[in-house]
Amino acid sequence: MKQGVWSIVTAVWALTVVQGISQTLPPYELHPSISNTGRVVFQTLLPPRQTDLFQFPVSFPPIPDPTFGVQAWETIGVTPVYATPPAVGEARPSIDASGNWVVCQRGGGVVVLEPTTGSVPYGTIGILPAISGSGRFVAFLSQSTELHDPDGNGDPSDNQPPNPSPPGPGSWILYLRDRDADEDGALDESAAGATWTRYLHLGSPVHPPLTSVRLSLDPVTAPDPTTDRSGWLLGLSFFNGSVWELRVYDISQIRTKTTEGPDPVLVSIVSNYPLSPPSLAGSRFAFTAQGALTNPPGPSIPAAWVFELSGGAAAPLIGIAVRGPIGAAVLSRDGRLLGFHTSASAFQRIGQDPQPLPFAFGGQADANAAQDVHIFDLVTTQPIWSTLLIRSNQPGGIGPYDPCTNPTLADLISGWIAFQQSTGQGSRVRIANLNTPRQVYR
Ligand SMILES: [Ca+2]
Ligand SMILES: [Ca+2]
Ligand SMILES: [Ca+2]
Repeated sequence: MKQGVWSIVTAVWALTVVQGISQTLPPYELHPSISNTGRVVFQTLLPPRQTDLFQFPVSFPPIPDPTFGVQAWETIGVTPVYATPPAVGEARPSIDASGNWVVCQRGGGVVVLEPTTGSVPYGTIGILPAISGSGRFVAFLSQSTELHDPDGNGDPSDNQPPNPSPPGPGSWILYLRDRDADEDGALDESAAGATWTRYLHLGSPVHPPLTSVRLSLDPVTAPDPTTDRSGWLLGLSFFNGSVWELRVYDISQIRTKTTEGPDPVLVSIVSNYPLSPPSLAGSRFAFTAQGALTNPPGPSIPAAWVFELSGGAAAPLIGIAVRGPIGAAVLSRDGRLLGFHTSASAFQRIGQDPQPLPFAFGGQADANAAQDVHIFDLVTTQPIWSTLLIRSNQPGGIGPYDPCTNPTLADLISGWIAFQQSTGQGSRVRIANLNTPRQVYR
């Protein structure tokens, strides 16, 4: 079984990927991720699957499911560049800032792929991958204990710290991979000493439970990785059986540890209510909480939070509370913008008076009672864009009441925004741009 999974994971698809793309759009498109060049990747769901319940069997590996797929599109020209080869299930894609690298699940594994060629330079056994903005770091979950190779020499017997203990039922090992450990600027996949793969020791428990664990890597492309470590953050949120915890780790601390034992945690945020996966950018991270934070203490209302790291500690930069559901807080790749979705029509910056969310549709303040994506400028702390700006009654447009959720943001200069529009028939990934705020590109 393991061998079968491996061959699926490492297969390199020689077919010309664009030829295989059907002109008929799949009924469900979800989980968009966008680069600074406007290239967007997203997951598709094909009949008969209509929901992505995010459930994997406790036993490993999950059964490859060909009704999942991944597509990549160029926003400029609105052309497809990649689609999952036939009969291969792919899911949970994310893209780096340059648009040149995509990670996703493929069957029982994770792969790094080049969307323009479909080639797969790296594949291993795991699920739920994330990629850094530079394309250099990849994180994923796996139940294999044998992927740990902190010195990158391919020999598991000399590893310090030694290989991880097997995860218990329902738990997974969190791996982090450096594709440029020799720091020559070229991404390597197998050269001895040029990559490493390490497991993250969470403490107690050592391995995270799968329940809602989410991984996130910093989307910043560090200009000089030998001197600038601000882009070296790994974040995750998980339910540990009694509370929700969000953690941020510094990769530069993880990669130098040679002893067994917990990796040093940079930030820990705790709540009795669900916490979204952190979105990281430079020295900031954002998340949504469905209720009060326990540590640090916060008001008992759903809110999107941005924290700023300084001197190894994190303090709130802004909290935006709403009277209603809120989710999917995300930072732009430059850390300048905050996006989230909510069905509320007013917001309240923590410590200030409530005010209506702007960009009225239909002649009055946001009254559609549907989820809209809202984007705030973290310098002015004011809302600067909303899906209310692009709703219309035009056929094929974004209807007045369609829920708009799960935003992904490039940087302020490029202005690219992607999000998910739900309709009665399915869901579409839509693309807009801050620089042309009323235009829908896809
Ligand atoms: Ca080794
Ligand atoms: Ca290298
Ligand atoms: Ca609304």
